[in-house]
Amino acid sequence: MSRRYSAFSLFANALNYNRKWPRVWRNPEPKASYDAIIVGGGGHGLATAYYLAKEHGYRNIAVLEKGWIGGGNTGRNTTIVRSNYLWTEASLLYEKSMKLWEGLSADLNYNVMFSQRGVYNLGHSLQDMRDIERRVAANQLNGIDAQVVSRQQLTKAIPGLNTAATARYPILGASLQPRAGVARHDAVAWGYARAADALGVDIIQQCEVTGFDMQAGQIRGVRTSRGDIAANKVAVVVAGHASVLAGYAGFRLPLESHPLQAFVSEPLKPVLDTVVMSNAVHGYISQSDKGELVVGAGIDSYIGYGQRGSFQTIEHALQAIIELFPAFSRVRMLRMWGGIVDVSPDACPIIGPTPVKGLYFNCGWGTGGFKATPGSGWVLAHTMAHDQAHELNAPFKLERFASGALIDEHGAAAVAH
Ligand code: FAD
Ligand code: PYC
Repeated sequence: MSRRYSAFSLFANALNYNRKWPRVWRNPEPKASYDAIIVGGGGHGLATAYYLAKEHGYRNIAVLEKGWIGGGNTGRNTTIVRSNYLWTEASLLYEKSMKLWEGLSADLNYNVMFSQRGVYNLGHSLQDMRDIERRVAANQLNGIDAQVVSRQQLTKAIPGLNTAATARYPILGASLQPRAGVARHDAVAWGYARAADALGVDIIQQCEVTGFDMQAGQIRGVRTSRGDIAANKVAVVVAGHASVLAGYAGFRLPLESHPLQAFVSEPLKPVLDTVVMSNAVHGYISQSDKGELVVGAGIDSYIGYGQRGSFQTIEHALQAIIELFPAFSRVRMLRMWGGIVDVSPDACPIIGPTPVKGLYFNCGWGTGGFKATPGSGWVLAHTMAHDQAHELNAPFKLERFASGALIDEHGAAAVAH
């Protein structure tokens, strides 16, 4: 359909407050039953629905979101995408996601603004550098791009980074993943939503799941703020609220829900064309396409569901950034916010079946699940369709906390826990 835009149509649209704009996805009423229900309309839930429809031919699917899609951690994160995890199980899962990111805008026909500008993880001590060398070697063995970078190379590559030997925590070097970068988080939610909707997925917002219908150990449906809905397959993808929903189903998860904060500055001209993270001083920074410096912290140490954190964490993170980039002390901060992240004991996700047949959970991504959005949806869709884990998510079952087969990724998580 051809459209004519003019100064007048812009004016008319402003006055009618976008009432004539076409919907990008439908706003359906919930049906009485679906073949599969996804609880949680964040990036992971929407991606799960999309791949379930696209790769496995499901058409009768609903995504139930208690607020608005992308209003949880998906719209609150600092958008770092990388796959440089230590252990083979984790690196293969995150690398699957990275490969999907590399074709995502074309696949969804929606620009998710994936920018592979590289991510540096700084080392400030000999032990940091030993860990970096070990992780880079492990990544290379798994076919993942990774390099050890010297202090001299950092000085050249990142103007403004304080690489002086006199710094409180001198920078000795870093790891670099050149294919890593950032993406536009809202666009990821919107792109998956539009593509899933086009395949017939019902995206139902303002619909909170308040309980489950279970008979003889099998899931039969969900109770919601808009009535009961039947389904023999239900996936719960609610990040920081996973423990609450597990409670409705009668089991416990080894998760703690913590606030994680981030902040942005006033917009600046381009000053930083990469992503810099330091676990030792507890801060990381990039610059958004709007020009804002995007700064993040370690988690707030207490447990809670309020989407806000403490002032001392903000102060600590900003001190870290000023230590790394002294010139940024003159930049004014614009706003801050928090999300609730679901941290597991080994800093790895839980993806797969639960003690209730037909009920699947995908949670425990903690501070690092945005990068995993495509891969997480892809493996969960496979698991639901086949009622069996894909080999990429088989190591991430809930049982590992009983068997002891943990996958310790605290080091690669790169955000202080
Ligand atoms: P969410 O986007 O939180 O979606 C879950 C949805 O479930 C929410 O929309 C919620 O409203 C809904 N829900 C909850 N309960 C119910 C219910 N009862 N019924 C219906 N719906 C319900 N990761 C990275 O990889 N890189 C980063 O740079 C990064 N930075 C981060 C910075 C911050 C400040 C935060 C908070 C997180 C960061 N993360 C990062 C982590 C990342 O944001 C999350 O791991 C990821 O977004 C989780 O996606 P999700 O779709 O599972 O969760
Ligand atoms: O996992 O890369 C990450 C990350 C960065 C900020 C928060 N998480």
